[in-house]
Amino acid sequence: MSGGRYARVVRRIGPTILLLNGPNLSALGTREPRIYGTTTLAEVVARCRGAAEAAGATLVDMQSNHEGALIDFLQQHAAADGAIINPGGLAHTSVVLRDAVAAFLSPVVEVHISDIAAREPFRHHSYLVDVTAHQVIGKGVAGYEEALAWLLTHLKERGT
Ligand code: CA2
Repeated sequence: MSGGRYARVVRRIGPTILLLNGPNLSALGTREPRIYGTTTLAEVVARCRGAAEAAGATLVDMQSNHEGALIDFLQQHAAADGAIINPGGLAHTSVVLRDAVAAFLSPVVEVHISDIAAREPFRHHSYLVDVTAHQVIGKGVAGYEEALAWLLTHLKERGT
């Protein structure tokens, strides 16, 4: 039955987006400003949370220096609608993080602040590249908000 005395109020609940940052990104904004800029990780997270909430989404963030903690977080939040991950140096080394991202059912966007293709050869390859839905690379910390915008548009197009 629709309408009438007992009509239910249907409230649409927006998507939940994970934001994961890997090893050493806790130091963002405090060292190596020529490569990574001067914005802190707390500022990045606040900007992304603001943009997510403005779009009716919820952002759940974490940073860890430990590979296993990133994997645990992905598994514990398997019901999330999407994820943004800057895996840090694990992008270039970690088969186990790749496996966890591949097993995550919702789309994942990989972010790198610096242009990894223009740096040392060992940074050129990411194990996540073919298990992520999209990559934002070399756009500075603005890349995180670009990744969020891409993900929200992608989810809307999919009807999530
Ligand atoms: O460009 C990126 O976002 C990286 O993921 C950052 C990693 C690096 O290993 C990747 O190749 C590319 C390094 C994260 C370290 O972050 C720091 C930030 C400020 C000061 C020191 C480290």
